[in-house]
Amino acid sequence: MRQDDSGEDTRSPARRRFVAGSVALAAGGALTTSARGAEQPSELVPPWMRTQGRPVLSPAYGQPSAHEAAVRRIQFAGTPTDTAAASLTPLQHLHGIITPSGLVFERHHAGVPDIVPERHRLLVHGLVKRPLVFTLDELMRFPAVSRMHFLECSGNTLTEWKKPAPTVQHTHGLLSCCEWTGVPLATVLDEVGITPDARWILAEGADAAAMTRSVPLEKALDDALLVYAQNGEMLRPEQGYPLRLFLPGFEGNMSVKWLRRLKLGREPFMTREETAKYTDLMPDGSARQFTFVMEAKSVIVRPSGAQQLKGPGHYEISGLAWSGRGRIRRVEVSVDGGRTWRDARLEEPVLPKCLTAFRLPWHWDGSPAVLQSRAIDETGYLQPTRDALVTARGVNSYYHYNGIQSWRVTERGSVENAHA
Ligand SMILES: Nc1nc2c(c(=O)[nH]1)N[C@H]1C(S)=C(S)[C@@H](COP(=O)(O)O)O[C@H]1N2
Ligand SMILES: [Mo]
Repeated sequence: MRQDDSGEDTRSPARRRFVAGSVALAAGGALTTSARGAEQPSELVPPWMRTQGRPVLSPAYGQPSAHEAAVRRIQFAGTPTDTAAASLTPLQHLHGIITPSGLVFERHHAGVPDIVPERHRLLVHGLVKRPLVFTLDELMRFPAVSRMHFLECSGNTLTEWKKPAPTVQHTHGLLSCCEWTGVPLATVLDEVGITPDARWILAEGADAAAMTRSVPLEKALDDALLVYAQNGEMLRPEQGYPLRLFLPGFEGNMSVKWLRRLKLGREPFMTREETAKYTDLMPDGSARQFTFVMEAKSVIVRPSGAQQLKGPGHYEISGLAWSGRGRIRRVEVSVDGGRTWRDARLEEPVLPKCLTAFRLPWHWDGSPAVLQSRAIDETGYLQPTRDALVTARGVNSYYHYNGIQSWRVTERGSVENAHA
């Protein structure tokens, strides 16, 4: 009687039928396993089937497979220091619409503070009837909501104003999407009582930058959240632990992390981040201010820059679309640089101010192609071509680039960023 390493009888009739069956399947699938394999069952049983696997709780907080080590954030080039810096989400490696917490892009103006949650406080004052200081425990006692929303830095895709960047992580990686849990800001404002003349709210962070932005009261009462959890666990330190403001659909900068203070006032507070920064220089030399909403945008993530097609044949074009104004209504895909367009299939769920996945089957015949996608949101807004955007805005802008992205497939199957 022959036995393999597991001590199992490999010659029992049932076992032989199974082995023979898998070789037949493999042959049917045009794989290269030779029939000889059937005579040598140990070759067909991979090593990980012959011993027990790792025990439970190793580690107690799970990590991705060691074989996925290439799936990482990378640092955004051109920021002055490692703390006034940003890192990019590897969109080309992700599936579906949720960004795993450890891959959410980071943007810090003065690094990540290490906040002791018991010592953290939120002060709400200014034009209110009862100024109040809240602990985290107190905020977590209010009725909570969980919502799925994208978070996009308004600097996302700024490379494309001038020079094409190599991969979708470099071009669009200041973009993530999570389930966010917290208290509606309206609930807390109700607790302090807004006075009738209040129109704006100053939000201040507890980092070394003490980053501040002015938020219109209208937004605060609409869908703004005081968030303490992300993808089912407390916020990651990078994302604002233990408390951040979250403004769905607005430029990421306004979702102030490590939130410590809200002050209600009559006018915008004209902070550094809304005067010197986060304004858009127009071709006539004037600057747009308070461009809060992230307009509709989309990008193909597979195939995308620096990927390699393995010869002509069937591929699925897949990507992401989003709009700060609401739901995505439609995504169209072109494989000929925008001459003709086809509707992509939108993957459910299609949620407001959330990433929406789209897919389209494609037969690549081996000739050069230029792949593009364009999003249309529920307001009817159509994502502009790069040319249209540059005509309207010039090239001295930094923020709010939402032009159509072009990926050129060469006849060798390599994929590169091209301004088409
Ligand atoms: N307190 C504070 N809040 C902040 C920032 C910061 O540096 N400090 N960066 C802002 C910017 S520019 C962006 S795009 C988002 C990034 O959020 P994330 O790091 O969770 O992706 O946080 C915003 N909130
Ligand atoms: Mo940002």
